[in-house]
Amino acid sequence: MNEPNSNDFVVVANRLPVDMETPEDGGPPVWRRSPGGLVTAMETVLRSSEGAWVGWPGTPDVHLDPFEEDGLALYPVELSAREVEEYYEGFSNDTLWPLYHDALIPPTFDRRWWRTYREVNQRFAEAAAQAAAPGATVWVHDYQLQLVPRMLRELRPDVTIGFFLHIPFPPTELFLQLPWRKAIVDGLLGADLVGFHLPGGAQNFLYLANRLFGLPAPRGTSSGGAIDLGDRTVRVGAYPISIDSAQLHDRSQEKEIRERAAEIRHDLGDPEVMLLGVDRLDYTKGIDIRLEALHELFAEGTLDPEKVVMVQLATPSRERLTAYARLRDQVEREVGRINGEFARIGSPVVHYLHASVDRDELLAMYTGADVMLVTPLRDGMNLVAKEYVACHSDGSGALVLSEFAGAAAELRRAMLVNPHDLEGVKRAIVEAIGEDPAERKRRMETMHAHVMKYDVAHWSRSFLDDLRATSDAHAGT
Ligand code: ADQ
Repeated sequence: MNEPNSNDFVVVANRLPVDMETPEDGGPPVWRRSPGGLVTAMETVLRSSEGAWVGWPGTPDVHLDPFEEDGLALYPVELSAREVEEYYEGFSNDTLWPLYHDALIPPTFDRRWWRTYREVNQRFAEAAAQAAAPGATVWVHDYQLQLVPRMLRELRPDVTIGFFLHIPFPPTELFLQLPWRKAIVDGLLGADLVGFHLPGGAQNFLYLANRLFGLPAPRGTSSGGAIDLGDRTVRVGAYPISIDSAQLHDRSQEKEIRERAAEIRHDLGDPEVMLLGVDRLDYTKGIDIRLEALHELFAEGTLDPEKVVMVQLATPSRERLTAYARLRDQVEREVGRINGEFARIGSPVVHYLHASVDRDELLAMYTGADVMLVTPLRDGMNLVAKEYVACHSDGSGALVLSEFAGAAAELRRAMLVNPHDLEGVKRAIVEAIGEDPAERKRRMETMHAHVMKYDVAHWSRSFLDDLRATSDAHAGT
């Protein structure tokens, strides 16, 4: 499996599906499976073909030869501490991330970071070229690796290349700010199929490719299209990602999780209403907005702090970047302010955990919560919204969901809000709490049925089927 050029299917992502942990006693490193959705989605495909994964193991300056872990062939890409700083924290997370999320903070344009981004993308392309068998299918993921499709095609014209962007593709006016806009679009045009969560992202990309390269007008429909490059065609489409709905649903029904959910509510003081927020601590997620809404609702007396409790889980994220450190301070100040004004000794109103919790605990929280608050200013999809819905097959629970999350395109029966409209967010929270139970049940059942049907297996299958169709077209079959 780890022989060069031996894998028919190769996933390329910034991170490997395992994290390297070095024991304190200096023993050999151990590998811990990272439980992300992407790993779950790819697992079936990887296991049913001779599959491999190319990615960074998460620790700088470690050289590792390809190895096998739990039946997966892994091809580690080495990054130095400087490269992590410039390619990952810099260009990926301080240039592309804000630019692709509506420039919520000003993106930094740094020529050195760009050079390192290019060099690192070249290294990923070389690792993928080394792993792929003749005629293999290679699926490249996300904004950190947008140059890989073109670089890989140059190294290996025989392979079929798919690319999927997990974050929003920005409006064209914003994208055009990027000094290296042409190189990025050219990088993506190296793929046979470029996928986005939403038709809007696909349309923006089609327009840009046409404008920057003067290509013939793309052929297409509202959900995607094709760009004719003369010697080959690049397909562009929308593939909304999802979750392993059946697994989440089944586990959430188990007695252990139900009991834990009841225990959590008891520990919270058996409130009449439990509100929940679950996010990476990121300025795109609108954690501050929902806290501000809550503060005003208590201050005006619309909600009673003796009856309503909120739990906010915030996974630590990108802590070395100033904007993230600042956001953390701001969120913690707001939590302190609400509790300072409205809590009683021993009964906080907002329970804030700056931590990642394990899967079962998360399911118990989802199951126990009456109202889930998902209020991002911009989000590619937002899996949390779908996870909450998967855990409520009985029709209980309500979802307050930002219109600016990709998930809003599918979960139309949520309480949709504009997160820039504080009064609207407040209104939606109050309505979600007081909604007629029959109406609440109807909404949740509709959303639940959708999430169960369109799961992550459906997502990867539709992308890979379309990708295969592009290679069949090459082969003239
Ligand atoms: P993220 O920005 O990370 O993903 P999201 O889609 O919500 O956002 O996924 C977060 C995942 O982390 C969820 O599975 C959630 O359960 C988990 N999680 C969050 N906080 C947690 C906590 N405190 N403890 C445990 N688990 C926690 C990016 C894009 C999204 C897109 C996904 C997938 O920004 O828009 O939906 O990729 O494409």
